[in-house]
Amino acid sequence: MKILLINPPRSPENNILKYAPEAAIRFIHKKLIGPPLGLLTIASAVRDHDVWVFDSKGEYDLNPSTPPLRELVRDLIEQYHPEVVGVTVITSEFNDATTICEVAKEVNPAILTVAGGLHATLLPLDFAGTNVDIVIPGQCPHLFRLLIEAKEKGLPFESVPGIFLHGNGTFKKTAGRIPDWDPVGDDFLKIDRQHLKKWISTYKVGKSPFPSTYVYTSLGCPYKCTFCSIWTQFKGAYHQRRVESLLDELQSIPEYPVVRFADANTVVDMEFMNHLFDRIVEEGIKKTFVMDIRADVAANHPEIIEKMAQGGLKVVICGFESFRDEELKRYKKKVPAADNQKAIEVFHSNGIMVRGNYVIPFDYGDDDFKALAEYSQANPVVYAGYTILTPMPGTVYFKQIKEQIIDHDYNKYNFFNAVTRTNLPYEEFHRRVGELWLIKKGEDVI
Ligand code: B12
Ligand code: SF4
Repeated sequence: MKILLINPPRSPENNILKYAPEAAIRFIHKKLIGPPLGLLTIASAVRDHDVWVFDSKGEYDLNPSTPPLRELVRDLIEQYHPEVVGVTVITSEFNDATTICEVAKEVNPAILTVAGGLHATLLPLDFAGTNVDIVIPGQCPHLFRLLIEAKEKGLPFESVPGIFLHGNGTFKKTAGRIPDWDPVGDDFLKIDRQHLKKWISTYKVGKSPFPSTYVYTSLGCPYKCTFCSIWTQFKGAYHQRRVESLLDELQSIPEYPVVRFADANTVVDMEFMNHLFDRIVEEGIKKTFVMDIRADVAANHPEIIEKMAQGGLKVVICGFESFRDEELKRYKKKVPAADNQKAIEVFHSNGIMVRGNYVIPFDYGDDDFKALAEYSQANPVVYAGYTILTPMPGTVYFKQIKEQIIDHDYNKYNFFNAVTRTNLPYEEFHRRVGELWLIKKGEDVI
């Protein structure tokens, strides 16, 4: 069967960038690059079929004169004649993902359109009224495989358990026991990055001449920060991959000298990380690693940071979130603000570049911005990121401030746009956030 899996483009909405002072513009994130691991995993689940993965983010980066999305998808479908089109969906890409399915149906109404990914997991019913036929929530390669088998054999889709079928303007979940699936252990699916070879030259971060890729060592997170979608996506579970399977993956990608661990939170199990980095050194794997580490981990376990630095860890993304204990408590971050300072010291003393991210609540006023700027100046990191505390649908924070949301355009749910009223005038709020990006240690840009 011909299956076309499309990674939607990025949402262009970025009001921090739009209103930032000129000098800050070059430091502000314009795009993140990286492979769609979810779609590649789905592709592996049906690798016996004729599968084409299309990364439209890569395509627009490779060739900025690529036609607009509708035209691009129309051409793809006319060229490939898929029977199934699948899209991966995070909130800010919901609109484009559903447009892709709409175009697929316009070209050929018989195409089966399927959505999966984080937003599909948290809010499957959002797809009602779109041209998506089937929504599959969760870590679901086995269910996608069953769906393709059902289609091939002409069986009713109701025979596949745990999937949402579109009908009468809404979605109904199919009955039946969902087979067990261990995405990181026995059922782990190795992905084939060859699907992405056309776009490899675009997967470069900052000034690096080498392409980077993502590898996940874990899925989910054991913490429960109020603003975060990841633990809700995994219902609070944390799944750790096996060391040997990771070594195998790392050894199989010589074309990617830079590896970003895609985990929500890489260092949870100290023993695991110790063992992983022992084995990385033993096997002579030489890569530059980038990973997300909480401040309390670095503050309380400097020895593991030292070890990972020796094994290739060069860049750490650390969610500082705030400089105030009271805010960190409200977010249920479970890190005291003092750990941010300690963590910076530990990272810097190991030669690690830190990207520290602060989230800015919509009610920040002049004094708050000044206080944060002062703190951030006193605790500089090489890259600093300042994004907007956004009520992502499906999070606790969304429920907490639901009534205050005034902008429901999902394109804006990417941490770069206020979607509630702000205490400062809207434009000034974004300008002040943009201005913060000037506070940093070096001149690097990622
Ligand atoms: C890798 C990654 C990326 C990559 C690739 C994403 C892509 N599709 O192109 C890149 C770097 C491009 C990216 C970009 C962004 N990302 Co991102 N990203 C991640 C990250 C780190 C890992 C996701 C992942 O690969 N998981 C592993 C795979 C295997 O799991 P999965 O995707 O869930 O896939 C499984 C299932 O969901 C399902 N599935 C997935 N797709 C499909 C499709 C079909 C058809 C089916 C059937 C099933 C299915 O099956 C898969 C296998 O089991 C997560 C954080 C995290 N650790 O989860 C953030 C995350 C997903 N990103 C997020 C965001 C916000 C963004 C940005 C908007 C950030 C920004 N401010 O710009 C940008 C978007 C583009 C841009 N502006 O540049 C948020 C999403 C929040 C939300 N509620 O929407 C997350 C959760 C991070 C966070 N801190 O909140 N991201
Ligand atoms: S913000 Fe980080 S630590 Fe908190 S729940 Fe999300 S991934 Fe876990």
